[in-house]
Amino acid sequence: MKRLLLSIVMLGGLMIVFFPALSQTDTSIIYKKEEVMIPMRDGVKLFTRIYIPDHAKGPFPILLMRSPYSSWNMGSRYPLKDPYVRDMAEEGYIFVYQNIRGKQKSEGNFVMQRPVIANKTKDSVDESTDTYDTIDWLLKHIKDNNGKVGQLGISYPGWLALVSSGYPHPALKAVSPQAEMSDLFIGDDFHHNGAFRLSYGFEYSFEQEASKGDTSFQFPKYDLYNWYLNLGSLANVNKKYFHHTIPTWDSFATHPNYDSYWKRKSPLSYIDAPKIPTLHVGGYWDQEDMNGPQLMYKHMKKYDTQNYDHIVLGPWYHGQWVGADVDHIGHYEMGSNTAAYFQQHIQKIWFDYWLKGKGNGHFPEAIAFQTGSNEWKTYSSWPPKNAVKEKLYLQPDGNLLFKKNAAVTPHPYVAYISDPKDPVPYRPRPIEETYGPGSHWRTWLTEDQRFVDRRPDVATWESSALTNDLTVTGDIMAHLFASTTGTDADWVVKLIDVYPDYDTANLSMSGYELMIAFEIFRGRFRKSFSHPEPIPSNKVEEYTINLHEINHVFKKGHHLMVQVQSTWFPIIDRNPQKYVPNIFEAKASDFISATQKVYCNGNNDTYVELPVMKE
Ligand code: PG9
Repeated sequence: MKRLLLSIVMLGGLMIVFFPALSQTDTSIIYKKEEVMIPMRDGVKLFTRIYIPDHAKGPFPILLMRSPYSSWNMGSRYPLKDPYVRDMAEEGYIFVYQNIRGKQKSEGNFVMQRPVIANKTKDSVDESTDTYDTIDWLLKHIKDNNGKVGQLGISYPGWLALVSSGYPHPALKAVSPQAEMSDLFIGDDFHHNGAFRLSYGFEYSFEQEASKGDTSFQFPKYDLYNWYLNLGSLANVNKKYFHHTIPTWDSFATHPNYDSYWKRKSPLSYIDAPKIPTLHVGGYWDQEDMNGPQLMYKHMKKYDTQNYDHIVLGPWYHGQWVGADVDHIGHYEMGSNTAAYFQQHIQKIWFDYWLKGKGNGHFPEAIAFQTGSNEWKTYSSWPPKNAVKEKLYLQPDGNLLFKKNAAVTPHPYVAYISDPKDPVPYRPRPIEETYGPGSHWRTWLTEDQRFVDRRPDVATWESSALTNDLTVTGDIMAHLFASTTGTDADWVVKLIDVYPDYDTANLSMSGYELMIAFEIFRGRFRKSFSHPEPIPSNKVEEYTINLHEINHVFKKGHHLMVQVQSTWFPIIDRNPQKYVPNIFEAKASDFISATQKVYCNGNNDTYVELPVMKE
C-alpha cells in the first residue's frame, strides 16, 4: 500500500486538493479536485467539481454527473472511495459533478423538471443546452481528456442524463439514466396513475424550493400519519404553511389532471429514438422512480433502429446500487453483493467500452436480477417474448386460482368499507419524515404486509401452497372489476409472495408477506388522465392497472396473495370518494365513507395477468 499523503495547493484562486489512492488495489492514480464556475450560453455560471487523475498516463474520458443536490449525487465522495465509481476511478476517468441552474452554488433559477424546449425555441436554455455548454467547456479546459464523455446519474440526475441523450453534444458517447424520473403524472415521484403522492410531493417540493440548498420542512411530530390526517383538505397546505411560496406545490394544486403542464415536462414528449447508447437502470422496489427506467426503455425501444437502448433491473430501493455491501433490502436477502456486481460487471463494462474502446461491446438487451432464485439473468428481448400470459382469478371465497370461478354465487364479490377518515397506513407506523432521522422510507416496499391484512378495509385473496416453482417475468397487469357507493375511488392492487408458515430455510421470513408488484389507480381517470369523470355509484367498472415489471420465482411451498384496498396514506392523498372537480380544493364534508366491491364472478372476473416462464 502507498503511504497516505494529502496536500493542498492554491493555484490562481482555485483550491486544488490532491488525494492519495485509498483502495485495496495498488493504483498509481491520484485525483486532484478543482472547483470551477462554468458559463452557459446565457451567461449563467454553474458550480462544477472536477476530479482529474494526476501524474497518470492519459488521455482519459470524462464521466459527467449533474444534480440539484449537495449530497452523494453531487460527488461529495472522493471517486476512489466511492463504491459507485471506484472501479472506474482506479483505471482513470475524469469525474465531473455539476449543480444545475438555481441549485446550491450554481447561478440562475431552478425549475422542477424544466421542460426541454431549446430545440424548439431559439435562444432558450434548458438542461440539454446546459449539458451541451458544459461539455464544450470541459473539452476545451481539461487537459488530457480523450474527447469522449459519458453521463450517468440516479433519479433527478438520471433524468438529466436522459435529457442530454436526446440532444447530445457530439462528444457525448453514452449515457446511463438510472432510476430516472419520467412522466410525473403517470408514475414516479409525484403521482401514480393520477393519484397524488402527498407526503413525497409536500416534503420534496419544500426541500427543493424553499431555498437554493436542501431544506427540510420542520414537522412538530415524528410520526406524521396524524399530522397529514389533521391537515384535512389539501387547500390547507397553502393557507397554513406554504403561502404560495413553493411553485411546484402550486402546480400540483392548479394542474390536477394530465394537461399540457405535465405533458410538456414528460420525457415522453421530447425523447424518442435513442441517439446514443443508453443504459437504463432500475430497482424493483424503488420507492420513488420505479416506473421511469421501465417506461423510458420501452418507449425508446419502439424507435431504436441501432440497438442503443438497454435495461438493467435489480432487487433495489431507490439508488441502492451505489452502495458498498448490498446483499439485502429490508428483510429480503439477495444472496450476494448485487451492487458490486452492477458496478463491476455492468456499469464499468458499459462505459469502458463506449468511452475507452475496451471490451467486445456485446451488451445483452436486458439484464434482470431474478428475485426468489437470486440469480442475474440476461434476455435478448425485454420483457421476454416467450413468457405465457396466465390469468390468476380472484374468487368470491378469498381463494386465488388460475381458472375462473364457475359457480354462480349470490354475492359474486368481496366487499369492504373504505373510510378516508381512517386511511390504511402505507407502512407500519411511525411514519417518519421521508428523509428524516430514523426513516424507514427507503425499504417500505418490502415491508411485511401482515401489518394490514387483518384490517377490514383491506381485501385479501390467497392461493394454496404452490406445488412447483412459478417463474414470472415481465409486466403484471391487474384487471379489476369493481364498484363503489361513492363517485370516485382509489384502487391499490398488490401481488404478494407469502412465505411458508415455518420457513426452515429462513426462519425470520416465516409467513412473511412480501410485495412483488404493486400500484395504485385513481378511479376518475379510468377513461382518460386528461378528462376525469365521476364513477357512477354502484356500477361495476373495469380498471386495468399496470403493476410493472418483475422477474420473480414464487417458490414451491409459498402462496400467492392479492390485496386490494382504497387508501395508502399518507404517501397517497385521500380520495374524498365523492367526485369533486379538483381534489386540492375538496372541503372536509366531501370526504365520505364508501362500500367497495371487487367482483369475482359472471362477466366481471377480476384477475391478475402473470407472464409465466415455462422452462
Ligand atoms: N426521487 C427524487 C426526485 C426526482 C425527480 C423529481 C422529484 C424527486 C430524486 O431522488 O432525485
